[in-house]
Formats: sequence, C-alpha cells, structure tokens
Amino acid sequence: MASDDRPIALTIGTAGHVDHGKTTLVRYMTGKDTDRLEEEHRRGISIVPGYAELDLPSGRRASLVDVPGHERFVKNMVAGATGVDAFLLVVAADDGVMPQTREHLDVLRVLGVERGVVALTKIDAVDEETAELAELDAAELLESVDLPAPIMRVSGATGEGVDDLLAALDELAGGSGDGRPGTLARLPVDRTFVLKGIGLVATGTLWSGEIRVGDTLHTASGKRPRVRGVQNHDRPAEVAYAGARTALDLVGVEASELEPGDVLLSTALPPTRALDVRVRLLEGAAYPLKHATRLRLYHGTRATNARVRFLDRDGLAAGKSALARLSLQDPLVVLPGDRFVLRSSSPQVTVGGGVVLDPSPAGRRPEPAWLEALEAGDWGRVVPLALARDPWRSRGMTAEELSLVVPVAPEEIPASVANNPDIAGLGRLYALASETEAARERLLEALENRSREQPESPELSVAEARTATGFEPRLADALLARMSGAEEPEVSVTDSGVSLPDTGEVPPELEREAGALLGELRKAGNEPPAMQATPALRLLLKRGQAVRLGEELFGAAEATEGVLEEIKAACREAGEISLAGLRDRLGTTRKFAQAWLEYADEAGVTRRLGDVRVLTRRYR
Ligand SMILES: Nc1nc2c(ncn2[C@@H]2O[C@H](COP(=O)(O)OP(=O)(O)OP(=O)(O)O)[C@@H](O)[C@H]2O)c(=O)[nH]1
Ligand SMILES: [Mg+2]
Repeated sequence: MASDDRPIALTIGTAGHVDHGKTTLVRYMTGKDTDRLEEEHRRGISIVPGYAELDLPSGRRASLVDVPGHERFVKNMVAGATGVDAFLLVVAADDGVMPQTREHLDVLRVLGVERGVVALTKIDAVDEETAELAELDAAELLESVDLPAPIMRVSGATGEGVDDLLAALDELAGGSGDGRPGTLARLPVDRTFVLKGIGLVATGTLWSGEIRVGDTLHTASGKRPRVRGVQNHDRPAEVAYAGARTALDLVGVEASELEPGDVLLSTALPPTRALDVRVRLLEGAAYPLKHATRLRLYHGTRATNARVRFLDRDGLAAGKSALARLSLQDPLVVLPGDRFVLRSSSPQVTVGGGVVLDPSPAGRRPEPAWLEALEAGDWGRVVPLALARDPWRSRGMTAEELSLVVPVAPEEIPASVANNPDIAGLGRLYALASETEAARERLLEALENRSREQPESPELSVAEARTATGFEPRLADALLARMSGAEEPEVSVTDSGVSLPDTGEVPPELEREAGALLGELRKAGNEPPAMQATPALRLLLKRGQAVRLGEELFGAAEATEGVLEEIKAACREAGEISLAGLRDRLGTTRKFAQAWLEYADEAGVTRRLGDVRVLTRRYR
C-alpha cells in the first residue's frame, strides 16, 4: 500500500480568532501553506478553508482543515468545519480569547465536535505573566461550555511545544476508533473547476464511505457522474477514504450541473425541504428564538434559509433545546443524525444548531412520539414506527434503507431488531410483524376461496398471489418464500402457481360428481352431449380423462383414442380422409365427424388439404 493510500485516522479542524496563528501553526506542523489564494497572501488573512496532511508520530495519518478566523468568513469556517472529528483551537497568547474564539468553538460544539486540543500559540512573543493570563482565559472558556481539553503552549514561529501538541493529536487519533459509520459515500462539494485536458474536478472532505476510480456517483438533481480519477491530498490515488481531502475528476456531468454546496453520493438520496430536528440555542445567544423565525442554516458545504417552527412552544431561551420542524428555502440532502448550524442574519452570528431526527417527515405536523423515539435511539420502537410508514408498510425495508431513516449502520441493523416481536424478517427485508401476519392471512384466505370456487385448479398465479397479500411484489415474494420454505410449508409455489399444500386431494363430493360425468361421457362415446364446463368437467380435463372437442363439446379420452385410430387407419388405407368418409366410418352425424376432424387437426394427427385431411408427417 502506497503511503498516500493509508486511511485517515482523524480529521482535525483548526478554530480561532483572526490572526491568532492557525495557518502559521499548520504550516509548521505540515510544511504546507494552506493560504493558497493570492488575496490571502496580499491581505495576510485566510479567506477559505485550506487543507493539509499531517503525519503523526505514531505513523497515523491525519487530515487538517485550516479555517479562516475573520468575522466575515465564519460561513466559510462552518463549511470547513463540517465533517471534522476533532478541533485544534488556536488562541494567541498575546491576545487571549476573542469573539471568534468563542464563535468557532460554538460552531464546533453545535456540529458535535467535542474532542480536541487548545494551542496557546505565539508563546515566543509573550512573557510568562501574559501567557498565564491567556491560559486562564482559555481554561475559563472551556469550562463555561463544559468541554475538557488540554491547553498546550506552542509557537508556530519557533516550533516550541509542537512535539507535545503532535503527541496530543496522536492520542486523539488513537482514540477515534476505526473510521466513520456507514458505507454510503458522501462528499459535500466545496469547490468545482474545469481543468484543461481533465475536465470537471470537484473537491471536498469525504464524510463517509469510500470513492474509487470507476465508481458512479449521484447528485441530488439526478445526475450520475462517473469518477475518472481520484486525488487524496493532491496525490493520485485509487481510493478516497472518509475524512480525506478529496478531489475527483468527473465525467457525465457538466460544470453548470455541479456547484459548491452540492453533495456527491454513492446511493441516490432524495433532497428534502423539511426537517424534523432537535434545535438548540447557544448559552451565549443574545435573544430567545421566537417561533417561525427565519435563520440561515448551514449543512455540509451548503447554506440556505430556514424557518424554525417549534412543536410545543412559542420560543426558545438561550441554552435550551426543543423539537422543531425546519422549512428550507433550498432542498438539501440530509441523513438522520446530521448536524447543522444556525446563524442569524443581523447581526450575523451563530445562534445555535441541532441534529436532524427525521430528514423526510411524513405528515404536515411532526409526530412527537416518533421524534422522541428517534432521539432516544430506542430502535426497538423506532424501527417498527419506520416500517409502519408509507411506502414501507407494503414494501418492507432492507437494512440499507433502514439506515437512511434510523442513524444506525446497515451492518448493525440485524442486531438492533433481533428478537423484536413487532418486526418480521423476511429474507433481506424487514416488515411489521402485524402487517406480515395480516398479509399471510389474506393470502391463505384467497387460496381457500380459489380452491372452493375452482377445486379442479385451486392455485393462484404468482401475480394473483402477490395481489392477494396486499404487499408490493418484493415483499410479497419474500412472504411467499417464507411461507413455502417453512418446515411445515403453508403454501407451495410451483411453475403452475401458488397453492395450498394439501390441494392434491379433491373434495370427495367433487370426486363423485367427476366419476359420474366420466361414466356418462364414456357411454356417449363418439357422440357426447353438449355441456358447460363445470368444476367436475374441468377436473376431468385437467386429469386428461376428457378432452375438449368444441365450444360446449367434450369427449371421454377413450373415445378420442378410438376416433384417432379410425382416422389414422383410414388415411393409411386411402392416403386421406374426408368428412363424409369419417362420418360413414364412425356411423355418426356430420356435426360430430366435423368436430372430431377439427380435434385431430388440433392434436397434430391430421392436416387439412383442400376438402380432405391427410396424416401429418409424424403419423405417416
Ligand atoms: N511571533 C509569532 N508570530 C506568529 C506566530 N504564529 C503566527 N504569527 C504571526 O501572526 C500573524 C497571523 O498569523 P496567521 O497564521 O496568518 O493567523 P491565522 O490565525 O491563520 O489568521 P486567519 O486565518 O486570517 O484567521 C502572522 O503575521 C504570523 O507571522 C507565533 O507562534 N509566533
Ligand atoms: Mg489563517
């Protein structure tokens, strides 16, 4: 494995007030200048997030996102901070905690990033007393938001303390487990550009999953770009890992069809304009949040306007949280468990954020029971509630589909629904046990009705059986498979259709009726009486004991044999047989002779040649 193909152990986001030394520290640690824009150099500040790779002492690989500190670029900071695992909060020892030190930390907390390190930097430029004051300041800030993190004195100019800082980051990387949940690849795009000879390139930090050369991805607008090339931190690679700075060469999508803020996905997901969420107002928020307030919502690399409507209150006080529905101005691709940041537009400041509980709310009004179960992570309650919703009620859900509704990885679904009496597992599908039982009963009833009404052919076609369950085909088929595959099968599924397993036995009454009818037909011989196709007659036809001669004309099989032998004999003698010839030979009327000749044609024994019949080649 090439060194650049190692998975990312940790994605670290810098944070901190403008000019506090973030970019300088990142450059010292990685050797890379993350201020790549000319304007950034000219103005001496960062404007957009910059990215660098960090080799940790243990050999682990981390991805660093260096964000701008300037007040005007907090929105860029939010986009950069999305998808990071840990923070590197930079506080200049000569300046202490400043407004964006707080705001960035707020953004990180709202995004659920609660592990990190504080770098008290520019330590080379201050005396001990100043350093102590700044350190106290930082410690107070951490305490005020109840966030324990080590504070390390460093200098991006001299390198003092940087080894210890790296060791602390390494420790964070070691404790971060093995990667991110889920196999769904999600890349929030932060830049797109066209390279001569290469085509459209999209960059971003891969949130989850992996992207490989040759993969086909999906956009919210239904485009399906193919990945022609992958770069990890500016180096060509075969695969992009979660957490890595990723650039993709894409074909099958125009530059005008993909923009920063879009999301590239390995599975098509529908965008949504409504979210049911738990929203939280920051402790430091200046005003309570009123019902129906419009705020700016940041999710991934996308921002849009959102109106906040509470489920059960008129307003939200600072430091408090509540269930709410957000109506979005622009559609977003969101999964349950996703975090978002809320900022007010005047003043432009971060006021709170929250976590998405239901990204595709079903009704006009949020359902508190459903949201509370989702929030509590009570999958024993959530999964049945999800399965009870349309369209899943009649379709069932795979583990993958469930994991888009419930924030649980597909591979963990089986364990989280095991032994739940409300859930039925049908092959790879999960369905409500009560619905499954009702569908099973509907099917059995339909089969019983059929065998009562048509005892001679008591099976349903597969299509009829599916319809009878009331389920959509995939779930109906899974149910059929379970019912027929059980130790004591409830139905049997064959080429001829679906039937009750004991339908080999014909009701005795019908059997008697069929016996009498057969006797009648045999007695009538070549001249059977006209009759309707009754169940008894259909049973004889099915068993081959009778044959159909015409619309309402049926003969016993023995008579048929006899007549066909007569026809064959006549043809062998004379080379052909006419209607009159057969009539005379059988001693019957024209009507019956005609019916028998037509039957012989149909049976492939004879074929018509002008006014006569000759034997087909098979019987010659
Ligand atoms: N003496 C000293 N100066 C530093 C140190 N770190 C940064 N500086 C100086 O502080 C100024 C700002 O540093 P940057 O690294 O650009 O600060 P920043 O936090 O990235 O700023 P923004 O990205 O614009 O928020 C520059 O002039 C740096 O040379 C340090 O450790 N010691
Ligand atoms: Mg900077």
